[in-house]
Amino acid sequence: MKARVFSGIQPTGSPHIGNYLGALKNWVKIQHDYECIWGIVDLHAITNYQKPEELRQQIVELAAVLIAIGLDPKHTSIVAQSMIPAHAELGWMLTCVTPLGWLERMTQYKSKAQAQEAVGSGILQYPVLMAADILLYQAAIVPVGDDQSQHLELARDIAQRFNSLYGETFTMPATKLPSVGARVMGLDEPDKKMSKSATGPNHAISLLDDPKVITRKIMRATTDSNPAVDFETMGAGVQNLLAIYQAFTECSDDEVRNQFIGLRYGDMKKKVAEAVVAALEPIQARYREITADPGYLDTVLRESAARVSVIADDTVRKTKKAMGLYTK
Ligand code: AQP
Repeated sequence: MKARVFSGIQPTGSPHIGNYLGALKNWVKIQHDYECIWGIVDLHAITNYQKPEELRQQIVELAAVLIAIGLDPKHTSIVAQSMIPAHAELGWMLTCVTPLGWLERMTQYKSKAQAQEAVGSGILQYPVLMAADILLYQAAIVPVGDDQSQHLELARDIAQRFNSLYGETFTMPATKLPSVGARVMGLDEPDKKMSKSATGPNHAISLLDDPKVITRKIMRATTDSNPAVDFETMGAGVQNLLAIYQAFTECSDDEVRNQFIGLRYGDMKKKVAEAVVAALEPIQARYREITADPGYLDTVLRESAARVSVIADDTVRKTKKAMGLYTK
């Protein structure tokens, strides 16, 4: 039997190359090696206010992007989290075994809470819901970008605490990080991770950006005062661009070094932009084909939900039974 994999992405805006290189590209690579469930985690998205009509649209668009990058819905499940009530149900049961201090220590909570005047309690609970997403499917492996490592550690702590309080119920999930692209940084601010919610016009490259826009954003990316690539002294901006190039082209460290050493920044950026455009063009063409038939996406989401609900309902039943709640 294949080991089960779960991972999710929020429909909070257009997915960017950080999401792709940190997580989604890996999802495509491993989809035939494991039994995979990919979540469009819309219940996570509403921890921040989302305009309802935009959120609905973004869920469907994200499903189309996931298929366009190469996920095969015949072999893997692409699920909208809110279609499966068991996520929220298990989330509540796990909330009750999670000490408040564990959640207050999460760095993502601290930075998001600092940035907001009125902090919704959903932002604090977010990692418990994420633990529920993973444990619900008894996932053995969770491929994510480096920014989610701390949340994965927490999911393991929650599972362990539940298992020791109520008996063996959950599989212990392992984190799987990509070897390159685990943390793609903002093009304008190379000390901050590329993020959907950042507002700078040149911060992120969307997977659906027009080739001209991609090139413009890369040509304007922040570098440093060196005139050309020097591997000993290069700053975070140049490192980030070369890491993006390497992750898209899958070149070795030596190949990157040989291709870029001494190259002037303008030429280096052109080469990086060409590689990104070449990788994204086929994805964008496929996206246009898929979105021409919205009925198809609805079918994919419904069929996936029906398939995974069997696993999810079984875990909720086991969890309720372990806790002494009433089950038939
Ligand atoms: N910059 C990044 N580099 C590498 N991996 C990244 N991921 C996100 N940003 C980067 C990975 O993408 C997957 C899905 O991300 P998500 O949308 O669920 O979570 P997020 O971290 O909240 O994404 P954003 O873009 O940063 O959104 P906002 O701005 O809303 O917070 C995850 O596996 C994540 O590791």
